[in-house]
Amino acid sequence: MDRLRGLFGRILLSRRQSRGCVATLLCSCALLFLSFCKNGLTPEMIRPADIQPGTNVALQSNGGAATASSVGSYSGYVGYAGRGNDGDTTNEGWCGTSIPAWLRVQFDRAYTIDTVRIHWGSHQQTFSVSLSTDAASWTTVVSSRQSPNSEGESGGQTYSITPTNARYIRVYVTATSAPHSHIFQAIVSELEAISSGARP
Ligand SMILES: [Ca+2]
Repeated sequence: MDRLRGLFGRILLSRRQSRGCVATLLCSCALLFLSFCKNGLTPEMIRPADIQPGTNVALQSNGGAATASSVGSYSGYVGYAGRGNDGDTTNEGWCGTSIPAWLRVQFDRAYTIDTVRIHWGSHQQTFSVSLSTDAASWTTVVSSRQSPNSEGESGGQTYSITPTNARYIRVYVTATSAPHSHIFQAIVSELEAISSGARP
């Protein structure tokens, strides 16, 4: 008999504890809901994660998506826009078929850009580089330069710029040393947008 009383006692205690846990959980949820209604999304809840200073945010593997004014192909090689931000600087890269030509990369979100680096393919090209937050209004950050007339130069060319908030980068080619008979008129092996890591 005493054993039965003890067993019933433990069952009743267990049920009370369960009810207590459920009540505590419901109260916590209610308090969290009331806090959310009062404060909304806090900056900490909507801020994207930090990135390491020196990150190339134009890189495909970092979320960069490339488009171009035209894409040329020759002898089995297709100069897709994405070859201009795939991280491979050993092949021709993106190849445009007519001048003027442009290669544009959209980042996965806005970043503060402080450095631009370009790895060129063959031919000497006259170009400028612009940044934009909406792909409609552009700010020129590297104006009217000429690329080296060589292929596969080590490390590419690096330009330090005034830190600028942007979601897009564009290299715009206005002249080339390539003969008119060449299919590839504008060639960019790799376009890099380096971010300081600061939030816009
Ligand atoms: Ca490439």
